[in-house]
Amino acid sequence: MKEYVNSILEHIKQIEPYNEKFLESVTDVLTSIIPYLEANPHLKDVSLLERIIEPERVLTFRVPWVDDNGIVRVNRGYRVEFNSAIGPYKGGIRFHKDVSIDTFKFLGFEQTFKNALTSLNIGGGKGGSDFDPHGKSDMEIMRFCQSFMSELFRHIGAHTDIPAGDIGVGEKAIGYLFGMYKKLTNRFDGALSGKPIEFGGSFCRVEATGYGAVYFAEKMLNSHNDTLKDKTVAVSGAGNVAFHVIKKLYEFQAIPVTCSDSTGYIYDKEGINLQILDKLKMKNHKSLAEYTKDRPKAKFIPREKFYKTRNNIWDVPTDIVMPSATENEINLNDAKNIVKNGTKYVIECSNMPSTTDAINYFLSNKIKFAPSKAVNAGGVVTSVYEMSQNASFESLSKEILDEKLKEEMKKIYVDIALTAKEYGYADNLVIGANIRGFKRVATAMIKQGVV
Ligand code: NDP
Ligand code: 2IT
Repeated sequence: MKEYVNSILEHIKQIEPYNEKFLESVTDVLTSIIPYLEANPHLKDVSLLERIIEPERVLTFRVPWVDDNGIVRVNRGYRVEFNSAIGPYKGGIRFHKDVSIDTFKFLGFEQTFKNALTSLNIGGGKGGSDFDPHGKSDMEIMRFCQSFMSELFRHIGAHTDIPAGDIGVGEKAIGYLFGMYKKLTNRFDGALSGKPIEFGGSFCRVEATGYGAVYFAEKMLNSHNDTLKDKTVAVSGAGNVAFHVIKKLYEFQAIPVTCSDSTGYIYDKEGINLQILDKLKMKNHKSLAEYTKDRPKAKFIPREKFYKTRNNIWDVPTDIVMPSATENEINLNDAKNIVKNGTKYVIECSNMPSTTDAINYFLSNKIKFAPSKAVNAGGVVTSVYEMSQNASFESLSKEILDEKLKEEMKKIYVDIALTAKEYGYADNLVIGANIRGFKRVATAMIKQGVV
């Protein structure tokens, strides 16, 4: 089976050598499911790997819009509808200047297996644009979102493809996108999740990814007879996921000491101050450089400095590391630092934050490692709770939703840990998560025939 996997990886390398992140994600998944493939050789006879790595549909489109100075701007829009074997395509929309088709193919592929780890029926998709929301006025963001939706609306729907937020897309953008979707389709339905609470949004969706990651972390530590209480934690990012990770960590009496944004990172030994973070990054979109104004003992290390000196956020010694910004933010050098610092747990909250060699280094150095597709599934889980509330025109209370999220995250941990054990790799949650997600999608694809 190793040869079968290698031949598939060689093939993608040849046909799309420029899609490096996609290749990284496919390599991670396929190499870790070899034990499952060996037990199920019939999958090769029906070319399952060839099929599962190919997105069902890839859309790219022109997004023209007019800025506040009357200048016409053009961005590129994307939606990768990766796999609908177990449900309608579901996954976020990212607005970030550096994205390309590679970004959305890798995110859509990861999302397919993430969604399959939940107890819900959702396929995988991802989309977005190279539009950079930094420094744009509300009206510019609105005009961009309206133009983006004027193409996307014909491809999405409550039973077809349900986008949500991701980097650079929060409630504000989702609100503008939904407004345009409703105008163009004349439908008020759950074709988008992450909506503001006033028009079909769900309680707990904003908090869900970060809170879910911490529920997962506590369950994981408990299974090693440990707890988050009194642990120091290095968190990266200062957006939706990072903020709610930090907030929930305090509830478990852990001490988050770092956060970061595109301008640099903060090291606050006494613990990141939530009120300042909220004011700077949630209520406004300011640089973390301003954090030290109210917190003079904390250190701000600007981004260009940590590039030059190679001194970065992962040099800060902590018990736990929870990357929550973006992909490939932990490379092999960082992994070596993290291990050297005596860190016990690496719990990935952003999508694919560790490179393949970093993951392998963690695993071979006995770090307890949890992969993003399991840890950050709380966001998409609560998105589906939003969809079911929209479909029934009812709304659930905060308490019920929080409890459902907690139970779902614990179940994901138990399921992937059991799967890892079943295949002879106890404690290897990468193998556990990939086999469990793959098995569900592959089985559904086979039962649906060659389509
Ligand atoms: P946000 O846009 O809210 O926050 C992202 C944060 O990371 C910001 O602080 C941003 O800095 C920083 N950042 C983004 N890109 C870079 C970069 N290339 N270099 C340095 N800093 C960067 O996004 P989210 O918090 O929603 O998403 C964070 C991660 O979590 C992503 O990997 C996303 O895919 C994943 N995720 C998100 C879910 C959700 O529900 N939102 C669900 C599951 C996963 P700045 O403030 O300067 O822009
Ligand atoms: O990466 C992700 O899981 C998300 N950005 C959330 C997806 C969703 O549909 O809520």
